[in-house]
Amino acid sequence: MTGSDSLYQEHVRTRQAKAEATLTAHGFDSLILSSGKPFTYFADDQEAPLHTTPHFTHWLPLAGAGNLLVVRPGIKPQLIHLVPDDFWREHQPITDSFWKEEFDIVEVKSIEHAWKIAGALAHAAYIGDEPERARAAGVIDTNINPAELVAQLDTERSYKTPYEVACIEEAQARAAAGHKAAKIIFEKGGSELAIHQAYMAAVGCTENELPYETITALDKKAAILHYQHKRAQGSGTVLLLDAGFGYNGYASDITRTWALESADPLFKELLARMETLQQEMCAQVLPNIVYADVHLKAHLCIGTLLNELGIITVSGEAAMEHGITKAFFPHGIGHMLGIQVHDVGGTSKTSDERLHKSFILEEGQVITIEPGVYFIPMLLSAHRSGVTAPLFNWDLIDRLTPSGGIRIEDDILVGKTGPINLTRKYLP
Ligand SMILES: [Mn+2]
Repeated sequence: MTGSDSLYQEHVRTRQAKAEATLTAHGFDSLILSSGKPFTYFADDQEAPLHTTPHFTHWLPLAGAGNLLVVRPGIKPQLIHLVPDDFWREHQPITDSFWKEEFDIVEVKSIEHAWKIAGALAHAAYIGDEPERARAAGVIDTNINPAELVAQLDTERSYKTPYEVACIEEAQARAAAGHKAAKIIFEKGGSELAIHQAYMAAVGCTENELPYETITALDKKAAILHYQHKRAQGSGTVLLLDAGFGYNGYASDITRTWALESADPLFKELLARMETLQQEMCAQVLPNIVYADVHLKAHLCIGTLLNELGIITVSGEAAMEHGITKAFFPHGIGHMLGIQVHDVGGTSKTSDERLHKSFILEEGQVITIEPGVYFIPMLLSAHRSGVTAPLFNWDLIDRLTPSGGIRIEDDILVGKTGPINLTRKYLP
């Protein structure tokens, strides 16, 4: 990271102060974080790409399995770095990194040795996916991934330090280059695969290094929310591209929808209006607002928009009363963003719960705002008969279905006096 080493120092100091207070509050004398163990596919010797334990990444962006971080009050955090004798893979000692000065680094050749160095652990809390090793090293059962401590550390993760914001911002800049390159290939008639490859070439990393697999959907595939394929043949008039970048372990999560000149004129109108609507929703983000209120506001505005374009026959208010906006916009307005794409307080399950439990936004949190309108046959078919059927203009819906859908997503920092849109600076 260039020019922001002081931001990183400040970040580690914040982590240390928070950890000390949290450990004391929960009666622990130390915190052991493991970076994770390799995950091997069933009946196979191939390993899945490792997703480092997020609590470990919260301290430092070191990739690789088997590393331990030991945090104790009043002492420089100790990094026990696994560098095995292994000629199958590359394992490098840490020489030149912006973060190394913040840790007391010990190199070991085996995981067993790493745990020996971690030392006396009778009052330690352990977070990681190797409970058996922690237990063998003396961590008592109730101190392994202790729920209350983990919950508090997770809550702290939602408030970003300036270093974390800088990482998320760099992840915006890199992803923006990918979106721009992808759009050019789309406009030239490229396939989903070609568009995806243009994105990858522009961001300059491998698929495994992305925070999530790109969603590269042409035309009606845009109505599949997490469409996972990349067709090598064919082109489209509408592109929905949901793609981010990971920088020092921090993600961007950006969606753009583009339509060619030759796309359906009504769809193009809907897209232009959704752009405006999305910016209006972004403008709602302020400290102390209820996130779920933005979600409900989006439903109301989408209902009104669909009515104005003649796609539904009733007002936004009536559409919400009848619950029909959910057929067009079946996901949440957004989620927390950080080390994980759906960051703590924002896994798909808790995000929904929190949207309904008056989750209040606070300064320093980073969220996404991603309204969408889709023509999903599975959801719309339920309304084709029965009392809600007359609320829809089925001719227009049939006409728009081949265009798929629209999602527009920016990453927003909750600033003291209003939203700071981290995405638009790099991708208008
Ligand atoms: Mn998202």
